[in-house]
Amino acid sequence: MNSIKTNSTLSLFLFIFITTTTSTSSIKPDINVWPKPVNISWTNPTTTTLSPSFKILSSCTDNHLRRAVRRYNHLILTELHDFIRPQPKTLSSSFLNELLITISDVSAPLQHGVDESYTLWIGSSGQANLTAVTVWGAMHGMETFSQLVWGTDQLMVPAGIFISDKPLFAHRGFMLDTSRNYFPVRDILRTIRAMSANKMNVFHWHITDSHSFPVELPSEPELAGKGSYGAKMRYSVNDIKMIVEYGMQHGVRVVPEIDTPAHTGSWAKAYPEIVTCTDMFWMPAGKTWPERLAAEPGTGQLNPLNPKTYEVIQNIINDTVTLFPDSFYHAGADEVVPACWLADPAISSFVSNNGTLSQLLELFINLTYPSIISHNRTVVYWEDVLLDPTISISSSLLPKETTILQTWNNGPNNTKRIVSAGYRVIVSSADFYYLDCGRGSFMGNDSRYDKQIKEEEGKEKFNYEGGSGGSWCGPYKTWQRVYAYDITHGLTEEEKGLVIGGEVALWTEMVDGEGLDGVVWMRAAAMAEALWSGNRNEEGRRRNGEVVDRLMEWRYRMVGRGIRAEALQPLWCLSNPG
Ligand code: CP6
Repeated sequence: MNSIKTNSTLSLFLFIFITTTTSTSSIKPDINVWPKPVNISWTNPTTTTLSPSFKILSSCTDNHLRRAVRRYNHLILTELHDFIRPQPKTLSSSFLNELLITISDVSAPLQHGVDESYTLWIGSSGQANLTAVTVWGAMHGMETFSQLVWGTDQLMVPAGIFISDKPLFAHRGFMLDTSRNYFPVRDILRTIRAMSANKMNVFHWHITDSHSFPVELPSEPELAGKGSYGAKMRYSVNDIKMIVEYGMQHGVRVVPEIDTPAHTGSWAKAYPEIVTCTDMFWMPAGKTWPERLAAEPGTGQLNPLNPKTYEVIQNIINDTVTLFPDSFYHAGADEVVPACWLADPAISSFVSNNGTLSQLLELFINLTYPSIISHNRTVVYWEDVLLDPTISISSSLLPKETTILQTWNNGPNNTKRIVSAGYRVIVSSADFYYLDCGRGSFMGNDSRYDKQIKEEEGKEKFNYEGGSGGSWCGPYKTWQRVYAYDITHGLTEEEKGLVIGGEVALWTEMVDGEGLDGVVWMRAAAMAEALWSGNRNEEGRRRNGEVVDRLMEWRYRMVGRGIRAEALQPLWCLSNPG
């Protein structure tokens, strides 16, 4: 009690001391920018009013930048700022008429590792400048500026502020599975828009899986023709062009994943002869399948011994690299199930004559990897290809310059195992970054917790909550947990250099376009900040209450921009921050 009193007396004294010895204009306006910029400095902070004719101006003729400028000009003057906490009103007398953009390398393409830095200066006498090396950095700068604008009747921005900003990690992604459930194009576009606002730059599109094959590939029309959920649940060539172009306009790369050789049950609708075990479900050892329920149409794995497999894949690769200009090509290679291959007699006898399942996967990789890199692509595989002891292949087949591994399984130190083998890694640890986890079972019952059913029927109902979306990868990953995760934890400095970034991932057994926003946001935003500027403050300590207030404001801004993000707190907290 005593010490509390002393403390408050002390802070009262300090408050009076500070407010009387410095001019009132030195109160720093709140900077509610998400993700928080790396560097913010002030000289004579005031607040300046946007003139009604305010415009972002750029002489840059790049088409993507010009569209972004138009977009932000519109957004800044029209978005509602009702829910934003009022900031100190030390108004400077001048108006801000324009934000002037200067870009030094206008032609730098949007690709992994491109310079995304920018500086933003808003002077106190009506000038503001945004400089960036690339168009993509300039887009981030405009986003930051837009978030600095507040006020209802009059729009205002802090002045006397200098921001210099760039990301800690080059790869800040979101993975969406469009196979378990179909997502209309507009939901994908909205997600890309929200990603861009959070300075996320990679949309990893897990397009196909066992449940459906929703992409219309010109050389393989049957795959979607028979393997999609229906004519209205397919992505046409035009849809894909639109999504890729929309990504470019927002500084978001679109990385396609056509998952192989496992997770290919949907291919069997068109080509039953190249898919093994179409009647076998992915089951943990010792479980049997219940009669009435089905979660997938048979997991399915491509037959690595059938030449037809490679004919089809060749066509897919050619079409995919034509549709998706990005230099990354994700080829899956997750969760190869030994029993699924062994169910095929020819494969089974190959294995008994030649040795191992790994050799089968090596064969498959050997016959697919070279054609992907022949298109100047970097191949991304899930970690299993290197780390799953039953199927892992020799690392000599995976050149380090053209291979990146994505870690997801929570094996001890999987990230470390990958980087210490010399590979670059994208971190998507299920324990932190799986957005589907902990949301219950999609199997129709939740008997694990239902004592009544057990009492009535004398036995437990089938309680396998298989696949993702089931609670077995629970608990639900809260935004706090996502935010706190240090993706380079336990790595040496050299190893840290191989961590290119991370992705939150959404497997969609229990989500479609209707629930998408709430499941993704604000948790993806939590990762976005941790990978942009980190989860620690200037003193190197974990950021705390400040994050909650700022994230809450950001949530309202996102909602105002049409993203139906989940609530984080009672509204009360907005007027009683702390
Ligand atoms: N589908 C595919 C999945 C998963 C993976 N790949 C998955 C595995 C475990 C959990 C969640 C999702 N549903 N193709 C693993 C990369 Cl907990």
